[in-house]
Amino acid sequence: MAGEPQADCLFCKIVAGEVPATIVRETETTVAFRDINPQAPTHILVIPKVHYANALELAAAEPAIAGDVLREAGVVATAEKVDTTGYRIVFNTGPGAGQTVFHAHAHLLGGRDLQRLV
Ligand code: D5M
Repeated sequence: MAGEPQADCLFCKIVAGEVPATIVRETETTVAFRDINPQAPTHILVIPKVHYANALELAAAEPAIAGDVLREAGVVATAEKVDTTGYRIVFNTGPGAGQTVFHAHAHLLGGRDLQRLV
């Protein structure tokens, strides 16, 4: 069923506590944990606990939870003290954009000079 945990999904396993992660914050609807392969001094993933393949599928099915993910990225940015210098929130969507884990997630990147992408 839509949103249900998927047995073969790494991030569903992190939500369930079956795969270890360095969790920095958890809410009723989201989990934030450090990326295993950080691309910046602060590189944290914020994910919904429900399973959707990407952020847009999440937004279509569960707009309130999509808002929670975005809001949590901001809360974590403040907690990590990258809000004063600036940070980037990225939703890789589809393999052509580098998405490798097909459970919606926001990358929060900060703590270094981030080159402009667009
Ligand atoms: O981002 C998927 C990200 O997930 C990528 O930056 C590595 C990260 N990753 C993969 N496995 C783990 C574990 N076990 N803990 C923490 N972070 C992890 P994408 O946008 O799909 O390429």
